[in-house]
Amino acid sequence: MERTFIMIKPDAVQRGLIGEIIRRFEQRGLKLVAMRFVHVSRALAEKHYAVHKERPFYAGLIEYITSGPVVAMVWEGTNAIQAARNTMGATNPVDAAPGTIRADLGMEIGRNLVHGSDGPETADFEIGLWFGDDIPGWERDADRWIFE
Ligand code: D4T
Repeated sequence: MERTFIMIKPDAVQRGLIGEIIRRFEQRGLKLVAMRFVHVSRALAEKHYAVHKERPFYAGLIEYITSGPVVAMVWEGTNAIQAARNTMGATNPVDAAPGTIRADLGMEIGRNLVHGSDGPETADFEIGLWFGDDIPGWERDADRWIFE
């Protein structure tokens, strides 16, 4: 079992897409283990996006992610990181495959609706940053029908 950090970004919250986005992860079979509605401080945003500090889009990215509340979540499952990224689609919605969140609901890279960890180390870092290190697991009755 793997865990991944997923964030519903301010554009999706403002557009009333929280339920639609959660539905896609939940119906796929990923298991929700933590969720918070967060007014993101600049300090938290800067820590979260520290790897992009030198990139030209960094200032706009910090502005965007602190522009309104977000929904921060941790989802669990086999290969959860890759599964979630596939459900989200390519970073730029114009390149995302039809059926993915970004293709179905978005138009531009700077308004791409969701964030998901891109690897195990990033997932550990992001889960720790947003939730701390001891999120309890739980037994879901449907697990045996979703995971072998
Ligand atoms: P996130 O981190 O939001 O899930 O996106 P990705 O993992 O898919 O993409 P990323 O780390 O390369 O980019 C982080 C974040 O920056 C925005 N961005 C990115 C942007 O506004 N302009 C750009 O040119 C790039 C590359 C979108 C996602």
